[in-house]
Amino acid sequence: MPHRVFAMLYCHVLAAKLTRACAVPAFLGYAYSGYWTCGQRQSLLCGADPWVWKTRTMNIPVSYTNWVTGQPNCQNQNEMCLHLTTPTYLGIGTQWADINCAWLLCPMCEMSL
Ligand SMILES: [Ca+2]
Repeated sequence: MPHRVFAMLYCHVLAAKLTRACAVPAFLGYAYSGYWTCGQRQSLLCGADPWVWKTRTMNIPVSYTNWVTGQPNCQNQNEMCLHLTTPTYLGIGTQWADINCAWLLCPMCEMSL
């Protein structure tokens, strides 16, 4: 399981992109701590920094949300990346939470068919 930067590269090697999904499709199964998305704080700053979907070439504003209650909280002032939670994480469903980009999570890649 890679941290977020390598998750993006992993998807790129597969000719895919790190997901912009709002939930984890059940058919993927639920990795323990969740999955990486391409969501991040635009300037990698806490506070009012807007969330964007980061691609290799652009920042796309996040136009919908699916945050876990109490998230994003920028705990320890170093949670700049958006990940998809799973039912085994915090005992909740598949929603969003901000975490440190150095966490090791499975990438969830998506591609156009
Ligand atoms: Ca958090």
